[in-house]
Amino acid sequence: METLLRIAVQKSGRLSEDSLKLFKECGIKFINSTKKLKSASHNFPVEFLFLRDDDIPGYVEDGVADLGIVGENVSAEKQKEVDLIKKLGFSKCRLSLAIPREVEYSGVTFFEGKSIATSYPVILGEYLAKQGVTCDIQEISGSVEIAPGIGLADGICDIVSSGSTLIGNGLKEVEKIYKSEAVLIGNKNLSAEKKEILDKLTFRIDAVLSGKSNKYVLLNAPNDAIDRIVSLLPGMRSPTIVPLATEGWSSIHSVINEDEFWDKIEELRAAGAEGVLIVPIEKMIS
Ligand code: PRT
Ligand code: ZN
Repeated sequence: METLLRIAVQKSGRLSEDSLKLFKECGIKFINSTKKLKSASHNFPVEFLFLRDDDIPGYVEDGVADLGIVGENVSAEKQKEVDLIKKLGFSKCRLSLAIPREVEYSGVTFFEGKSIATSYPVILGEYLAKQGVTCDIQEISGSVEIAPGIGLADGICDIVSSGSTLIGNGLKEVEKIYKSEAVLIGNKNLSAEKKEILDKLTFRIDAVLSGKSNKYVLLNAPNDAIDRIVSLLPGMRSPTIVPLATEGWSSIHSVINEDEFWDKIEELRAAGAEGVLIVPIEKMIS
């Protein structure tokens, strides 16, 4: 029988769409019906299991699934023995402490002897221990943000993304305690055959992720500006230079990382670049 990697993804929630999109961008074809529990690909040796995110780290530890995609927050909270294979760059959020807007905040010692409601007692407990603060942690499973309003706790520790849920509930964010994004986790004892499939998969994921974080840049420059411009451009190996039909001019092509993108564009223009075109990269293999 053919070896398959079983990958657990969230059935429906904030991670589902981006997780499945990533596999599609990796060229893996499968039928995705939210009504089904699992779905095998017909062009890559993987099978997807659609589960609640909270169950994924445990299933990966037990080997029911070989890989899984979850928020780092869930992986850390569940404390399962799994490998963190790769950060995936989507579903970014943070875990924060928040208190009622009108209450004065003096620093983390504010929480000494107070009560905090959260669905993340492990991550919160570790943070408080590091800060040397002792609190009463009230574990609740949902609607954490209403806890202070109904007198259940002095503050909360919950996931924040835009911050509008906190504001809507009369709360203010006072400490950011943990940063999270979607991660690919894996079972610690994969067979050699499964590891081989995993290598092929991570090769494709890397190509997709680096494509997303880089842009292809084409620009025109007078030949006497080429040296200056080339010194500003990294390129995959080095920039491509092609003569233009106009005498004394060239077109220069390169790849720029999105983190330094706008700064580089300014520097390139100052160095004499004109007619700059920025093109998205679908996949990038270094
Ligand atoms: O049903 P299942 O158990 O599978 O899903 P779930 O309801 O437990 O999880 P889900 O789908 O809500 O979130 C999955 C993962 O997405 C989380 O574990 C995080 O890693 C990540 N993520 C990213 C978020 C958010 N952003 C987010 N904003 N998870 C939850 N929220 C909630 C948060 O709990 C709060 O209620 O959104 C609210 C805050 O959002 P803002 O934008 O108002 O600040
Ligand atoms: Zn969940």
